[in-house]
Amino acid sequence: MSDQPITRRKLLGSTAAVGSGLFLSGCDMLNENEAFRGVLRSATDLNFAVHRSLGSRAALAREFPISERSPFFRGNGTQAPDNPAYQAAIASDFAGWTLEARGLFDRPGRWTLDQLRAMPQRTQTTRHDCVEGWSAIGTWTGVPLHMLLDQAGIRRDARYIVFRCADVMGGGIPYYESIDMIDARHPQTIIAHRLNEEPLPVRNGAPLRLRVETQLGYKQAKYLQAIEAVASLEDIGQGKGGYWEDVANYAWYAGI
Ligand SMILES: Nc1nc2c(c(=O)[nH]1)N[C@H]1C(S)=C(S)[C@@H](COP(=O)(O)O)O[C@H]1N2
Ligand SMILES: [Mo]
Repeated sequence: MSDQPITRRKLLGSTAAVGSGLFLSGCDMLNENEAFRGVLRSATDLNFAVHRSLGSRAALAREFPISERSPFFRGNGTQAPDNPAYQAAIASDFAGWTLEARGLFDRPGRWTLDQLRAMPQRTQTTRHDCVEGWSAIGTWTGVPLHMLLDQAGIRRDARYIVFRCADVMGGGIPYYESIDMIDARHPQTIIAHRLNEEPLPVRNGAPLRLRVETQLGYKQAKYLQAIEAVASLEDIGQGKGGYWEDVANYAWYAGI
């Protein structure tokens, strides 16, 4: 598999152009030339670094060829939610699982897993970085979050999306996380249901988990049950926007 599509995406840096197939024919011809591709690659790496250092939140996280993927994508944090509701969901192979859209939506509601699988999908091979000091590269497939937000009619006063999870942490609190609308609408932010071409394993968040590739591991909420659109994080948990933010003072913005 070639990395050309990734190079193009970085170069174009525009969501609208990605995948449209427009304006690329000249580039396709140049891409045939190995020497040119070398130059292109270093130029886009530089461009990427500059974007990052200028703090461009629209920049894409690096994508990798499948050949660089980790042989095993380890689990971390909750790896086997032991609460009865989740255990029952495993037993039924997640047949009745839904993702709820609640809060500041004009059309709140629920998607079944089949509905999510029938929507346009994005697949990306990215590196996950955990603050505990490990990384892994994996291929994720899922629905771009912006499509769900639009389908459910996100309201203009929504400023954050809160992710509600099925696993219960210490103190009896279900895991939760949140991101702002820039990350929520980022093209690589997806509600993933597959890892490395297979349904998500339980340890990695079955049946649905967030991938927000611009941020660190603890933002990648697993066991997703609901997305909640809010105007403020004040009333979410203790007000810092996430489980680890509230209990251990982790940074809410964990950009990488
Ligand atoms: N619901 C839930 N999501 C979670 C966690 C968790 O314990 N519960 N742990 C986080 C942390 S710290 C990391 S590094 C990643 C681990 O993802 P993985 O289990 O797929 O490796 O999930 C994040 N999302
Ligand atoms: Mo982590």
